[in-house]
Amino acid sequence: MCRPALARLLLLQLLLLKLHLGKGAVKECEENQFQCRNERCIPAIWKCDEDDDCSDNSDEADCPSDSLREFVSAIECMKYL
Ligand SMILES: [Ca+2]
Repeated sequence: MCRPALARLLLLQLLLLKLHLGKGAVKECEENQFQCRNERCIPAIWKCDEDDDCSDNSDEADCPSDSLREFVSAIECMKYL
């Protein structure tokens, strides 16, 4: 399932996010790390691996489930933009 409109919207959001992050947002963790709500830093690949690495479960909160497939298909669509 390929939806170019969704892909364009996603691309725009990524651009806006990049601009937002570029405005001197305070970043405590390394680029390849995820910051837990308790300010702990864990490797980004530990996020959403169904294991509580933060000790407060924040690395397992807000994990994509059904929307993941939609996101992946939107990424696939970008090839055709
Ligand atoms: Ca985890």
